[in-house]
Amino acid sequence: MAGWELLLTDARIATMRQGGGPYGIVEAAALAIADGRIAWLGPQKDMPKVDAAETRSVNGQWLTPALIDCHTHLAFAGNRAEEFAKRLAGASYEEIARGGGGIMSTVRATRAASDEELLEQTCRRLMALKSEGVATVEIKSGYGLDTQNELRLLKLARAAGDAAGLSVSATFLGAHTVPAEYRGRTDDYLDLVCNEMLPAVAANRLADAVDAYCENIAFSPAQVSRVFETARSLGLPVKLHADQLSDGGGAKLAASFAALSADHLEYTSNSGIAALAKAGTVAVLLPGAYLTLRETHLPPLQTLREHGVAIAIASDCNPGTSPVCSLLSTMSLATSLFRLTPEECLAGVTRNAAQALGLSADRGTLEAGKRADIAIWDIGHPQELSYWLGLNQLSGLLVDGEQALDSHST
Ligand code: DI6
Ligand code: FE
Repeated sequence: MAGWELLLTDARIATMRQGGGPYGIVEAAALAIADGRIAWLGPQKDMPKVDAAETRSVNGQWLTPALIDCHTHLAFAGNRAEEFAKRLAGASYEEIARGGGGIMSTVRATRAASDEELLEQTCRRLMALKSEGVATVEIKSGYGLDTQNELRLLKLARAAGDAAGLSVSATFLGAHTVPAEYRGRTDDYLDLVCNEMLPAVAANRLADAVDAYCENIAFSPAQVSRVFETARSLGLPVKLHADQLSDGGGAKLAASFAALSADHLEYTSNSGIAALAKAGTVAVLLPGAYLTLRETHLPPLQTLREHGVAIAIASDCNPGTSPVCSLLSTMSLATSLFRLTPEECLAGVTRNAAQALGLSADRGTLEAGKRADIAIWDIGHPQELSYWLGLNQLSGLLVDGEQALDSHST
């Protein structure tokens, strides 16, 4: 066996391996890294004799898979604090959107911003996530809504990942809303999405997946189907904003395209959940949006559990409905608001989040052969990760086997 590059000893490991018992825990453990991958992990006493270039004791701290934020819209310019204040004073999200504010106001700010400004603002949000042990972030376009700006956002999302030193999974969300210049001409806008934007995205390999916003203030199931059929013909997997504000049959539609994930799901019916289970589509729950919109209709957690649907959680970081740049806080909110267990929360930002991005073979659990994306925590038990609200106990982060952050105490 070739040598190891780094050996971490005296660790407690929450592998989050499926079928590995609660949290997939291995106590008194060691973990070895070679070529950016996990070469070996297990009880330290069973460790094979292999030379390691560097050995580091973590002194009984916990290792978990680095966290994955599988649903964000964090590439945008400006903010919507003013709209937030209006909503607090009584205006609804739908009223503001119908009045030309909402998503469209961020589209205007984003189109007007320079590449440098956009990169700087995007990186700031990525670094906030990374400081909490996040090594993979999905970023959607959707604030460009013309060909040039949608392509610009996708390129920028990847460039921001490089600059911040983490992996970005880019998702094309051209079908986010109908831009002002196409008002009343939704089908013409969808022609642009399907005939011009999507072929350019695919030809330049700018996106890993295609998303759409299926909602009565956005696109109908029939309109989303057009986008998804085009995505399928171009070989791109799909995911969907489904049933957030009303039951529009979004989950069923996502399942019928074998979507990677269906996201939000507050209003999804039992038959929609059965369809997700059958298709193996991940349910992504977004407590930041639920909180910010002061929604009261809970997502159907118990039914999702009963059907064995994999559940992920994500920040949904966006300027309108979820100005949330913290995945640890999202975990805490998912317990308090949705009653996920702390273990479901950690699975939701590791193993199941990887599945929602089609990256399960590569990351999301700590197992030999997977990417060495590892978070090191100064905690007594992994359930503490969902318990605290606003306390970051990360003490180290490895991305691709390389030290990406040392002590969080800056
Ligand atoms: N995701 C979205 O795309 C919308 N809500 C959500 O959870 C709206 C984003 C926005 O208002 O900018
Ligand atoms: Fe979203």
